[in-house]
Amino acid sequence: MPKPHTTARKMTHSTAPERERAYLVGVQRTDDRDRWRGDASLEELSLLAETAGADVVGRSLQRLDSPNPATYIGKGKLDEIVKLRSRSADDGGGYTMVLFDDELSPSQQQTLEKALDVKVLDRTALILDIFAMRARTKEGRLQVDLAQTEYLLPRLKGQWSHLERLSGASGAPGAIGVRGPGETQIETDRRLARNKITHLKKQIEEVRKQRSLYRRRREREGIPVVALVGYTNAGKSTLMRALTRDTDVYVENKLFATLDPLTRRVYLDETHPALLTDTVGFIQKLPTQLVAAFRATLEELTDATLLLHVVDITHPDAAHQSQTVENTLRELGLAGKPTITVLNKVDQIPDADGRLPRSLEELQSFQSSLTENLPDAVLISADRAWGLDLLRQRIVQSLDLAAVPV
Ligand SMILES: Nc1nc2c(ncn2[C@@H]2O[C@H](COP(=O)(O)OP(=O)(O)OP(=O)(O)O)[C@@H](O)[C@H]2O)c(=O)[nH]1
Ligand SMILES: [Mg+2]
Repeated sequence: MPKPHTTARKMTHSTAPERERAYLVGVQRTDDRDRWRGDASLEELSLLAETAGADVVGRSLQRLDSPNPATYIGKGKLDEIVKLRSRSADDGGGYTMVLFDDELSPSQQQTLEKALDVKVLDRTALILDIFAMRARTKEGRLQVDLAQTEYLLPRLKGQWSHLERLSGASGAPGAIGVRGPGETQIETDRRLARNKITHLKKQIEEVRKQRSLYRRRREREGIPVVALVGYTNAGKSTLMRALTRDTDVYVENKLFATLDPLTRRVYLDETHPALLTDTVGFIQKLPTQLVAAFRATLEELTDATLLLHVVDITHPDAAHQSQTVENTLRELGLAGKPTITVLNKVDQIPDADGRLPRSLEELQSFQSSLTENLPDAVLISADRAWGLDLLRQRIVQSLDLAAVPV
């Protein structure tokens, strides 16, 4: 959701819903083996919150051996955050929701909501919300709907727990009245949710069959598929745009700008057509429900002859981000695919005096060691269309190699 312009916001103040004021909470594990720094993760949560249309008013990171099973953060920290709410907005107070940087268990969420007395959301729910907002195609919507329903199913209980407790107090097991109205409601809700899941899965299966028909047709045509993969906001869609010169490709400086895969035919040179596919970006702590729900879409990747792994080389966490992408690819069984690493946004790498390069050649004159550890990587600026000729050549080489009969 685009951020409303401040004046527009004022003008529509009386009718527009108030923007949520979000307070962010994360836990940094003391034994953090994968070195994902807690503050970087919170920073990402803040971008997610903004993308979802909330204003971030404050944040708190607690170092713990492991999250508290009951309240995720420690009791003292929780009290601190409760007190903060009555403080002034400048002081991080006045929040209308609290966002947690990990997936909370249903009972943690319930406990926290009670203690904080505001809406409590976790990273998973937030990502699901953004996906729901961004899904354009029927398939995308079905997949997000499935992921959301699966996320909600074990949490339905929370909403009705007060009724359930009442019914529990009303008699011995089996006695009349044990199944109070609340309990019935939970059961109904759960049954409806489960039915919905079954139904959605069937519909997704239909779409999947349709897709495999397209794929078979494509195979018959013998055009290789090149898929763009990478962390969210790395510049995949910008590269897709640059290579296809298609301005319909959606680019935005927000997380998960692209949700639905988009395929376009490109000519790499006179004799090499290819189908280029733009895909949903990956993110650290990607909800498992989403990976599962998007399997049908990500199957496009299974089909690809070649992957282009786009990395935003200017991001402070570039190394960690590309590790996350590689892990996700492994989870999807795609680790062995031929891959070209594409280091993007090199137009933003300053020289020693802080000046930005005016061309790729100029950049390479003062930054000769950028690909030292990745000799096969290709440097580009998708935005400025730098380095695309070499990239096309490298794609052709890889495709030719892949086409050699075994
Ligand atoms: N300076 C600079 N900015 C770039 C470059 N490539 C992309 N961007 C910007 O980075 C932001 C994200 O670009 P997208 O192409 O939407 O990124 P994406 O990987 O498709 O992101 P998702 O669809 O969210 O996964 C946009 O603001 C782009 O304008 C580049 O080479 N240089
Ligand atoms: Mg995109």
